[in-house]
Amino acid sequence: MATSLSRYLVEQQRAKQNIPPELRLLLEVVARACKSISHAVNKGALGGVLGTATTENIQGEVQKKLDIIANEVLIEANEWGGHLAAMASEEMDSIYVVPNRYPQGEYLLLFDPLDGSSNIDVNVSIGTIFSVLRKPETSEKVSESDFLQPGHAQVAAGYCVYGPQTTLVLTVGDGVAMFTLDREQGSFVLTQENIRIPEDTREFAINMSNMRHWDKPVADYIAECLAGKTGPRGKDYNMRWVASMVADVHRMLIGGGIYLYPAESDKPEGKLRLLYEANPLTFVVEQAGGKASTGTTRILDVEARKLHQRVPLIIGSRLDVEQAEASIQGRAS
Ligand code: AHM
Ligand code: MG
Repeated sequence: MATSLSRYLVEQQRAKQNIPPELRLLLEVVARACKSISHAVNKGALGGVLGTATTENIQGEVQKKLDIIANEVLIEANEWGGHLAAMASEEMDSIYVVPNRYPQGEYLLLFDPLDGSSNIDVNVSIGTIFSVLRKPETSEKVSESDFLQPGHAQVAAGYCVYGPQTTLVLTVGDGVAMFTLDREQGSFVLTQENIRIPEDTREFAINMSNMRHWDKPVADYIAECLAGKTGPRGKDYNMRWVASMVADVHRMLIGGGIYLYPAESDKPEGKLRLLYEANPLTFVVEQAGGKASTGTTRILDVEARKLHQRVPLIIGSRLDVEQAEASIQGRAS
């Protein structure tokens, strides 16, 4: 019989005591919210959900209607269960504290409700990324500083890709499991366990149109990939850029590869956000045997100084990320 997400979580807890009931509730609620978002994404123009809203988020990006809908779905699903103290999102300036009318739990939830916003209206894969932290015991009243924890403190993380299939990928720090949404049953079903990223691959993902803004070491590394079999890397690379990191990283999780969004002269801190994009994807990728780095520092060790902090990101197959790091640090690889 197929294993549902609920059954998987219960059995994991029974075998390993790594998913206490509050965390299980949290993960089930996030999955339920992803199911609703998946339905909204699927309806597209028929549901009146495409197009741009009139608002901007804190990063100055014009919000899409679906960005806002997905954000609301995640908040409404998670605020009343008693498992969370507060939430933070790419689409909200500051944290959302669980209202007084509901009990407050011990966990904090961070999310990018809809990653790859530029792909919403053109029917290309997009996704939801989420990260779970424990509220520090020292803090009584939850505040933004409670969210400023290093990525290695995450207790769970994952993402859901809305593509040809809707797939939920999850880690609680003990490997990576993947679930596929069975639309007839209305539930996520376990379709792969113990996912491992191939260590050494021939595929890279970077936005080449930004080349003029790269630092020399990044440009040199990509030039080496482009040089192919007769170049220093000794192999022909293929390139992909979906422009939804969640889809690019998922592609890598299954087939191997390296994704880069480096610091650029017009984006000196990088583009991607540390707490709800880089950290959760890194937790998943590391748990599958891959790596992620700023070029000089492991992503999960980067100090979080503010909620919407950006970070340069190199993520994917272990050997490829190590080679990119070596190039960037001027070491031989
Ligand atoms: P978003 O969260 O606003 O969608 O932005 C993040 C996205 C990533 O998913 C994607 O890899 C990148 O931005 C694409 O950037 P670019 O438009 O420079 O290609
Ligand atoms: Mg995003």
